[in-house]
Amino acid sequence: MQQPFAMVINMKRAIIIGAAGFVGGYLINYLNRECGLEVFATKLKSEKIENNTAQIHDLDIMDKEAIVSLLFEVRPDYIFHLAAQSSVGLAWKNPGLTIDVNIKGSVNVMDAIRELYYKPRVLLIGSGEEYGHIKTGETPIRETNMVRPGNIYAATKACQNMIGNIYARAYDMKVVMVRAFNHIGPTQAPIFVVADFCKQVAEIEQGMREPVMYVGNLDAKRDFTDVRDVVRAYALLAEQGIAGETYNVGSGHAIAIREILDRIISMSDCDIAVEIDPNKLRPVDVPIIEADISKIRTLTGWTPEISLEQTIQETLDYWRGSIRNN
Ligand code: A2R
Repeated sequence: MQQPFAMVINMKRAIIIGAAGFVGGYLINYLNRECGLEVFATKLKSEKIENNTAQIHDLDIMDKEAIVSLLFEVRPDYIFHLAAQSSVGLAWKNPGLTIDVNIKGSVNVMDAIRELYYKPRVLLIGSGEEYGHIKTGETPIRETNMVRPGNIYAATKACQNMIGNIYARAYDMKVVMVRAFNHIGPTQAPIFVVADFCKQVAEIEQGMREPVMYVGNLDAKRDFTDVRDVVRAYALLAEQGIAGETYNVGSGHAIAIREILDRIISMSDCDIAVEIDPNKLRPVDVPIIEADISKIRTLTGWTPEISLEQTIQETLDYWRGSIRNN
């Protein structure tokens, strides 16, 4: 396994902006335990981070001056910008908030970094959703492919990517962009598909609901990677990524949501029926999203190591435990 930061002698500092979410907890642990970095993490005042390996600060990225003073205090070598309104479904319902946080908030972060007297390495987290309507022959999709965002969330992340590129070139900032495809694993919120399915199965097994799964579009194909592989990729890119460049992070294989559903149901002893819930269908859905990961692999040697089977099993077990304990 590739170990980023392996040669670091003086303890360097990383800050994760927006660390209270799904990826943040895994990234804090990875940077601290595997990379030996001193880790700082931010969250919204209303959020909680239960992790004693990071120094936690409250920060709303809509407040640029607060970002500036925190960065001057921490003086990080590496900045991971994760803060976002990250739900595609919520972005349809509240486009204004999504645009404010994901575009204006990211510009605030970039402008705050510009005010520093040195140039930290910055990773901006975007999404495979940015590619949007992928044409026949375009999969697996490369970073040079045209982006045609098919939803509001994707449009905001495509915009963040363009602005990151502009700041890297115009101000010689060490900004690297990621397009992360679907990442999954234990603790992910059930607004995302795999966590949603696992939670429903766990509830059925506990007799908390009738044995019927409510699902959205099962024909869409997505590229799923375990979150622990994803944070390892982020650490490698923060260290080695070329400024102004974008890197896909995914498994390299698309799988139909229907197949994910079948695998989850097959892990249960219950007899489970499936019904379409119109609330889970989106106004426009992209039929297939699959990453070409040769760019990151060539640069860093990264490749996913946790199988889909393992991540689904562990996510289902997480929900079984969480529902039993509550
Ligand atoms: O929306 P909340 O309350 O869950 O808070 C999210 C937080 N966040 C903010 N942080 C600072 N200032 C804001 N104005 C603001 N608005 C939202 O960013 C949440 O705690 C965090 C993002 O975490 P998740 O939504 O769980 O995303 P995840 O899965 O950790 O993905 C990290 C990044 C995101 O940029 C995604 O769009 C991308 O990877 O795929």
